Amino acid sequence: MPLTPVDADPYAWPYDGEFAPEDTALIVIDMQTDFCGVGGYVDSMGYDIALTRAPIEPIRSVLSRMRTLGFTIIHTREGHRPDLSDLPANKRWRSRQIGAGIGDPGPCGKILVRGEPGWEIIPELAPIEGEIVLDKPGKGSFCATDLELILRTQGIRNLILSGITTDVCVHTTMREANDRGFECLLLADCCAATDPANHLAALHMVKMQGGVFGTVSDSAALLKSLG
Ligand code: C5J
Repeated sequence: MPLTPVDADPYAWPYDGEFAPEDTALIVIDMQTDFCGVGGYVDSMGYDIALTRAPIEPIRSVLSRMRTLGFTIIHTREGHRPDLSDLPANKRWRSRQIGAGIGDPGPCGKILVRGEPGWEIIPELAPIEGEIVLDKPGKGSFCATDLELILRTQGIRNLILSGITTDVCVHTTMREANDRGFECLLLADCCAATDPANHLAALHMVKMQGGVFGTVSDSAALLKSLG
C-alpha cells in the first residue's frame, strides 16, 4: 500500500509522491564499533564518539518500524581484507598520520579490518535474519560492491539514508545513488559527523539546486508517514 510523502526540505519525498515497502530500502551505513565505540577508529583519532553515537536511538526507532512494515534493510560495513590487499597505500598512510593506522592493532583489534571486533556493527543496530549486509572497502557503498545489482534486482528505486559519517560515507553513498537515478532521502538525526559543522554543511549541500542529491528530513517525519 502506498504511503504518504515525507515532509522534507527542499521537497516532500519522494519527488513523485508515493513510496511503499516494495520499492524502498533503508540503508544503515557503517554503524560499527570502529566509528562509534570506545577504542575504535574514530575514538583512536581523538574525535568525540558522543557525536557519532547520537544517531543510534533515532536509527533504532526507524529500523524497528521499517522492519515491521517489511521494507528492505541494508547495513554496510567499511573494512578491509585481513591481508590488506584492498587497502590503498595512501588511505593507510593518511590514517597513520593521525595515529589510527588502518590495519594496525588497536584496543578493538586491527583497525577497520574485516572480522575484527571493531569492525562489527554495534549490538544496538545489529542486522537480523534476512537483512542485507554489505562489505565495502571504500567510503561509497556502490564502489567495489554489488549494491546496485541488489537494488535493481529487488525493484528498489527509493533510498532512505542513515548512519555515519554524514560528510564522508553517507554523503559519498548518497551522491553515488543519486547519479544512478535512485530517489534519496537523508534523515538528519539518523546521521552524524565527527565535526558538527561538517554535519550541517553536508545537509546544506544536499538542499542546493532544488535538492541536488535528494532531500533532507528526520526520523519523526518519516515515522509520521509510516503511520
Ligand atoms: C569515515 C565513514 N569517515 N563511515 N568513514 O572514514 O564515514
